[in-house]
Amino acid sequence: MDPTQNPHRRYSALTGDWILVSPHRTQRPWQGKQELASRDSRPRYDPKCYLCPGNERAGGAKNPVYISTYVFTNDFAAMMPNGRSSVVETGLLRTHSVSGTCRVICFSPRHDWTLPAMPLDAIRGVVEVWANQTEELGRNYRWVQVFENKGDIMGCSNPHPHGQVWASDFLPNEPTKEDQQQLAHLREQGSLLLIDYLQLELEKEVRIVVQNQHWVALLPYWATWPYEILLLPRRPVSRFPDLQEFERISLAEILKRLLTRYDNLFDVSFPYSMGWHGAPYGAGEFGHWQLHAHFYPPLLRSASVKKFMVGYEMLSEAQRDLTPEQAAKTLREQSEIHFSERQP
Ligand code: H2U
Ligand code: ZN
Repeated sequence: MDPTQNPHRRYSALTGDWILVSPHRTQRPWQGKQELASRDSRPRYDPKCYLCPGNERAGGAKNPVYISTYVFTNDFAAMMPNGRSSVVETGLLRTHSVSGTCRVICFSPRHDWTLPAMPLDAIRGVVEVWANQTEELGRNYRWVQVFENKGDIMGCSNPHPHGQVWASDFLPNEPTKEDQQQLAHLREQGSLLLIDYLQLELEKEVRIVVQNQHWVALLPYWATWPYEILLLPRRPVSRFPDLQEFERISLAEILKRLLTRYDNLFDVSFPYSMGWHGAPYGAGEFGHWQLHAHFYPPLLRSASVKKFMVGYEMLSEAQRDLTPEQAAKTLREQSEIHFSERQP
């Protein structure tokens, strides 16, 4: 079986899911870039934006005139702090109460920026907020999910650079799978799953996209989304707040490089959902966890052609045409100078 030609399935060591890969469907050559997408012409400040400094939000609260980052509790939070927990289970019908909180993280007062457009020290500021939020919410909640939903194609309601953090007293589905897989690996091999996996990828090199002294961004062997990325620290790190100062600085650097490549791929501000996974908090042993970030971009062929997870994917299992190796190569070929700074 030739995995560059023949349909095959790949196993995700991290989640235990399988994915169908159909490389023969991309025999057609790389189509090259589409025409330049319209250059972003957002203002530095938008009087109608509910995330800009000094503006009023839905609900009536007013943002301070913040100058770097700003965090507030989501005015339409999906979870609320709740003192009493209750479980109602009657046969097939099981209900558990949840306690949680949802916050919005403004990355910058500049309405016209995105993470890759931000100077390194400003990205470093976002890294600091991610660490502080995780640490603070981890004191009261089992799971802290830091994420960014970028682009209207991802359902992001506002182009102002921002992310979110949701914390909950329960471990949601995705981290539960990763918890089980990482634990099983530690028990069977006596080592960390993602550290072993990183070692293997560094030897093979084919799926590596960008790396620096402390971080590696790669296209996972089992990637579902065409240009999915797994971002890993090189050394064992259990949770985001455990990152040392130098690792936070180099995280800002690799984020800028990776996200610039993403934008350059289709000459567009690249949409994605990204987020951090680290060890849960509270009772238990979490020595099997390795911190990492996932980036899930929906785009497939151009700024406007996205991959749909429908049909077979909804009903049977995820499927991809482009192999992770092809996608990694294409991302490796991108410039680290943002298209907006390119000479016309
Ligand atoms: P997304 O666009 O990434 O979904 O995030 C915007 C969030 O901001 C969204 O969850 C919240 C929405 O509930 N929001 C407020 O908390 N206050 C507002 O005034 C508008 C939007
Ligand atoms: Zn704004």
